[in-house]
Amino acid sequence: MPVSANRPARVGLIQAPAFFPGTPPGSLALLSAHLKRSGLAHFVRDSSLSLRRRLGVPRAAPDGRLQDANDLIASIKNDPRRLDAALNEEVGAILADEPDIVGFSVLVGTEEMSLDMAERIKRESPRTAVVFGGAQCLRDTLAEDMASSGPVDAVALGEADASLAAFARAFRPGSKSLPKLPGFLVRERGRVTDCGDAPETKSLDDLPFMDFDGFPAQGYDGYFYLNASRGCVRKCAFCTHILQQKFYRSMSAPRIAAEIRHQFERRPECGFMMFGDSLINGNVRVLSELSILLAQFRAEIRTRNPARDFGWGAMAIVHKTMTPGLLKSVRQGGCQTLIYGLESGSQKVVRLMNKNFAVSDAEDVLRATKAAGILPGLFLMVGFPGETEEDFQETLGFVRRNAPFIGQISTSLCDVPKGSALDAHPERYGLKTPLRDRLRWESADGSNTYAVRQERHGRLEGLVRGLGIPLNPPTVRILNQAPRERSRAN
Ligand code: B12
Ligand code: SF4
Repeated sequence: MPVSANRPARVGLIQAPAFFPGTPPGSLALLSAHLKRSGLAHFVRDSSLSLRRRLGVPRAAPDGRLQDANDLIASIKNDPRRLDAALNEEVGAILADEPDIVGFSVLVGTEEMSLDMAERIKRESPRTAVVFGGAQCLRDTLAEDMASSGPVDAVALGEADASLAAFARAFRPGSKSLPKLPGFLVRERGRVTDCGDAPETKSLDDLPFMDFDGFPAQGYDGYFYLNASRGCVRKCAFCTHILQQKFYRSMSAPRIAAEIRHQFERRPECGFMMFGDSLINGNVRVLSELSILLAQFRAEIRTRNPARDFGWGAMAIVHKTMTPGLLKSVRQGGCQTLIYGLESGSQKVVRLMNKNFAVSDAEDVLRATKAAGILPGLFLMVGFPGETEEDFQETLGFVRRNAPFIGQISTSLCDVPKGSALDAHPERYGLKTPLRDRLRWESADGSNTYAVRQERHGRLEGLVRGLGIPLNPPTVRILNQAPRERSRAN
C-alpha cells in the first residue's frame, strides 16, 4: 500500500468463522450501508462462508441440523494443514482488495478465528490497521482483552453506527498514528488509550437500509435478518442484553415497512425474513401500525404477481397486549412465526427471573397466536436458581397442556453470563459463591447442580420429542414448511 497521508481510507469489513451459516451477517450489512452513505470506499466479506467453501465444510451436521458455531469450528479445525493454507488464501483475497483498515465483527464463536486472521493480516501487511467491533467488544465482554491482543490496533466499543465512519474518515493511510475518537480503545506502541464511549444511536429511523449487496447471492438459505429495534423492555435476571443495547428504541412503523419493501424488492428470490430484534412487541402501537402497512404491501405484491408473497418471523415477549385482534392483524401483515420467551411454566420461577408476566396469560397468548394462523414457538430454560422439582413439573405440565398450540420449542440450561443480574448478585439468587464455573454453578443449598439441571433438561427434551413438537429447530426448518402455502391459508 503506497504511503499517501491525504488519500481517504478503504475499509474491509470481515466476518470470520464460525458465523451462523444460514444468512449474511446483519451487522456488516448495516455497517456497510453506513460507509456507503458516508461515501467511504469499502468492501464486505463473509470469510466464514468463504472458508467453509474452501474447506468443503457442509452447512448441515450429519443429523441434518444446521451446524452451529461450535460444530463449524470443530469441522474447520479438522485438518490443521488445510486450514492454515485456506486461511492464508482467504487473507490473501482480503488484502488483494487493498484495505487500509480491516474491521472484524466479533461475537461468541468468532473470537479465535478473528484473532488468527488478524495476525495473518498484520504479518502480510503491517500497515493495515485492524479494528475489532461487535458483541464481544463491550467493556463487559472482551473489549479490553482484544485491545491488548497483538494484532488488534483498535476496538470499537458497542454501537458503531457513526463511530466507524468517523474513524475511517480521520484515518490517514501510511500515518503511524491512529485516530483517537470516542467509541474506541486504541493501541499504539503497546499502550491502550481508552477514548471513552460514543453515544448510542437514538433515532433508529435515521439508520440507512441494510446493504446486502456485497454478499454472494448464493450460499445462504434465501432469507435474511432485519433489525427494527434495539434493546429490550424487560430485564431478565439471566440476560446480558442490557450490556449490548442499553435502552429500548424502535423504528417507526413506516420506517420499518419502507425497509422491508426495499429489501424484498431488491431480492425477488426471498420469501421470508426474520426480525433480529430481541422482541417484536416492545412497542405494541408500532407492531399494530406495521401490520397494517405490511398487509397493504402484501396485497400490492400479489396484485403485481399472484405467485409472490412474503412472510416474517420474530421473537416476542409474553404480554397481555398480544390479543386475538392484534394477532390476527399481525398475521395479515405476513407474520408466520412468533417465538415467545416463556422460559418456565412456574409462576414462582417466572417471577424470580424478573420476567413480569402471568403464566395464565402465556397460555392465552399461545392459543390466540395459533388461532391467528401464526406458528407459536417457545424458549424454555431449565434450572434457574430457585427452581425446585415441583416448579420443573409445572413446566412439563405447561408443555403437555399446551402441546397442540406449540409449533416449536428451544431449550437451554441456565448458566450465569458475565454481566447478568445473576452474576452481579449471586447471593440474592442463592448461588454458591465464589462462582467458579458459569455453566456448572450450584446453589448454596446444593439442591441445584449441573447434574440436576442436565437431568431435568433431558426429561424436558424427552417430553418435547415424545409430543412430536419440533425441538431447537433452525429457522430454515420453519421455512421448509412451505411458508407461501401456509401464508395463503390465512
Ligand atoms: C440477530 C441475532 C442473531 C442472528 C444473526 C443473524 C445475522 N445473519 O446477522 C443468529 C440467529 C444467526 C444469531 C446466532 C447466534 N447468536 Co445472536 N444475536 C442476534 C441479535 C438478536 C441481533 C444482532 C444484530 O444483528 N444486531 C444488529 C446489528 C446492526 O447490531 P450489532 O450486531 O450489535 O452491531 C453493532 C455493534 O456491535 C457494532 N459492530 C458490530 N460488528 C462490528 C464490526 C466492526 C469492525 C465495528 C467497528 C463495529 C461493529 O456496530 C454495529 C452497529 O452499531 C443479538 C442481540 C442484540 N439485540 O444485539 C444476538 C447476539 C449477538 N447473539 C448472541 C449469541 C450468543 C449467538 C449464538 C452464539 C447463540 C447460540 N448459542 O447459538 C449464535 C451464533 C453466533 C455466531 N457465531 O454465528 C449474543 C452474542 C454475545 C457475545 N458477547 O458475543 C447476542 C449479543 C445476544 C445475547 N445477549 O446473548 N444471532
Ligand atoms: S425479554 Fe429476552 S431480551 Fe429481554 S431481557 Fe428478557 S431474555 Fe433478555
